[in-house]
Amino acid sequence: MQLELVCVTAADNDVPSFLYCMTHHCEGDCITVTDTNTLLMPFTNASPFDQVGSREALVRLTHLLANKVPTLHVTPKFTPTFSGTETLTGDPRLDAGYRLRAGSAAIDTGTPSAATDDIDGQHRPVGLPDIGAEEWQLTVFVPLVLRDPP
Ligand SMILES: [Ca+2]
Repeated sequence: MQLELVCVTAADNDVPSFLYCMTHHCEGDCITVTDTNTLLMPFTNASPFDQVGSREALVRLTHLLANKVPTLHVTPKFTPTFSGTETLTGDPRLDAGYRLRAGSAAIDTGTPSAATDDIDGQHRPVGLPDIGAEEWQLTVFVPLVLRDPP
C-alpha cells in the first residue's frame, strides 16, 4: 500500500495523532508513506506506527514542519524504516483561517512537489515552495483616490 501526502496543513484537531499506520491492514507486505511539505500543529505525536505480523513500513518524510508536536513517531511494536527525514520546527504563524502570515516558518522552507495549486487555487510555488496547504503571497493594498476633474 502506498500513501502519498503532499502539502497538507493539519492544525487544531481534537485527536492526539496526525497519522496512524498499522501494517496489519495493508495488502502485500509493506506500507510506504511519503509525506512532503506537511505542516502539523499541535499533536501529541505525528505518526504512530503499529504492526501485526511481520509486515514492514517505509516512511519518507520531507520538509515536515512540526509545531507543538513533542513526539514525531511512536512505534510501539516495531521500528519502521524512516528515510529522508527533514523535520523543521518553528511557528507557522497561522491566522484564524489557517492561512500563513508573514514571518511564518513555513514560507519558502518546503521542497518542490507535485502540487501546482494551493488550497485557494492559486499557482504554487511562489518563489521557493511553502510548507502546508497554502502558498503565502505578499498582498499589498494601495490606496486609491478618485477625484472629479476640475
Ligand atoms: Ca513560497
